[in-house]
Amino acid sequence: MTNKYSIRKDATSLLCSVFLLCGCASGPEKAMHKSYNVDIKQMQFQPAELTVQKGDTVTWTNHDIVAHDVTEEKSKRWTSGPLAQGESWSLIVKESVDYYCSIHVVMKGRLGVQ
Ligand SMILES: [Cu+2]
Repeated sequence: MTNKYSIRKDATSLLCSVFLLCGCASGPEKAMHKSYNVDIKQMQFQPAELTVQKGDTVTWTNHDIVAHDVTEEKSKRWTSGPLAQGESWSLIVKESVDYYCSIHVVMKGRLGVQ
């Protein structure tokens, strides 16, 4: 007897959640940030130059047997610290930036923000 009532209640709350989901998907903020990978191998950033959108995430992974880091070049305002072989480090990109490996200063890379 109470069974019928509770089924109807479930259906109503299901409808509500469907509407909520739709509301989310069609919201004004279509912030679909992408993720990019930069391999560090053979003493190089690959790719050395990468163009991304503001808010995208870039992940560097060191494949060399020696440690490398990822350091902002001009004022060293951020750094990954030393990355051992197999280690990764991620950055959410906010602006165009030149970076390098402070352990091997000839290793350079650049992120361009569109
Ligand atoms: Cu290095």
